[in-house]
Amino acid sequence: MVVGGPDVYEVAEGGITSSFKVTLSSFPLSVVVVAFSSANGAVTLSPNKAVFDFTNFSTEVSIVITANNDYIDQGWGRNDFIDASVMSADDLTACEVAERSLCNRAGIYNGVDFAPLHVTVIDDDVAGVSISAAALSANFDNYGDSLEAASYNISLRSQPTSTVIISLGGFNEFTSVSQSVIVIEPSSWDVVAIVTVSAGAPSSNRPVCASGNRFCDAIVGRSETIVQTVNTLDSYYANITLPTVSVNVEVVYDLGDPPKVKTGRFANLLNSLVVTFDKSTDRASKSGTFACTALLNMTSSVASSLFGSGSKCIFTSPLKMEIIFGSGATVLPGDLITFKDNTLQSSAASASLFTTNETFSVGLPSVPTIPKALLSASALKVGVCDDLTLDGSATTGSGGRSMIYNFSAHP
Ligand SMILES: [Ca+2]
Repeated sequence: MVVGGPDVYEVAEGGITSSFKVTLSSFPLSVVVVAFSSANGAVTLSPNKAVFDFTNFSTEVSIVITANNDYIDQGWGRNDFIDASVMSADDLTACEVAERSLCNRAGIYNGVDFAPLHVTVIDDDVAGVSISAAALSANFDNYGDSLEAASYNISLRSQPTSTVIISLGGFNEFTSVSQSVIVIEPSSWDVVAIVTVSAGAPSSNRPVCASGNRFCDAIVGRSETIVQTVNTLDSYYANITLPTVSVNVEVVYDLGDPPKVKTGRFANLLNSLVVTFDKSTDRASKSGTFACTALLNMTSSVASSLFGSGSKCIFTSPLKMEIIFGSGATVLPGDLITFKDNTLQSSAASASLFTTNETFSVGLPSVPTIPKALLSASALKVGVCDDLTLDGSATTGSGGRSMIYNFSAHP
């Protein structure tokens, strides 16, 4: 029935099509339907059937063969075969009973054999893994934590026939990736995997520099290499070697060292301690008054004992913090006060370092209050056995604390 044609028809995924012509070799007794189908499902036939009767049985019908385009690497390609089923209500007896002419020459078509046509389908898919970058940059802050992470994409170029597992390694303990094992299933093969690479300082100490300042030998940049390996049962993917991805890791230094105490001294009225810093602070994110223990390295009972019951702290400016005494403060000039580490930063937007190891000695007020002693006596002259009352209660300048009176007599 097929007119001419090659031994093997060739089509290509996303490319060339082919066709064949079909006709009947003799006129049918009734309508003949020839339905075509693909044995392996690799091609589509259009139209997929030809209908003949005695009026058109010799008119060729052209059937176009088109490759079904998938995303699977099949190497060179694959074979397919075109089958046809021939159906007709052929009835020689009926023809003869009807005394129609030429019944003896009429073909009998129902169920007639059709020799399958061989088709090769050329593949256009190539297994491969796309890595969006070969070199990346990441950085970490002066404190040692990752600042700007790097990222790149991993995707497959064709649909695998088995799960593809891509493992990432080769980087050191201070670098991490968002996913170190990427599992790609055939059903979702075209989903792009985004890998984020975060790099901290090459030390687990925070801050990296023990001094709390910006520079030390431990805080250095480095270069990392991410090695990627493929594991799968898909033979087209199993032997793929992936390129490495290099990551240049740099330090982003703070603009300055963290705030240090410039002075810490009694206020002139002796009712508070005023701490000034050498640069603007972020006020430790405090506003209004707060418990001094939030910033000072002491227990609340020590704070209450030193600064008095009900004492509190406040930043009166980014450069100045006041410790406002409560009742019964005992702190004295020369006492040492230590700040908590990791609470106070510079006000600079990029600051990552915190005031660390910061202790100051309480200083005298800039204008010291001098006690003014006023002593009154009940008499200026007294007999040997007379009483004398000395009254110093009018003395001023105690700074709100109890005064200690020492008396002595001179002959
Ligand atoms: Ca393919």
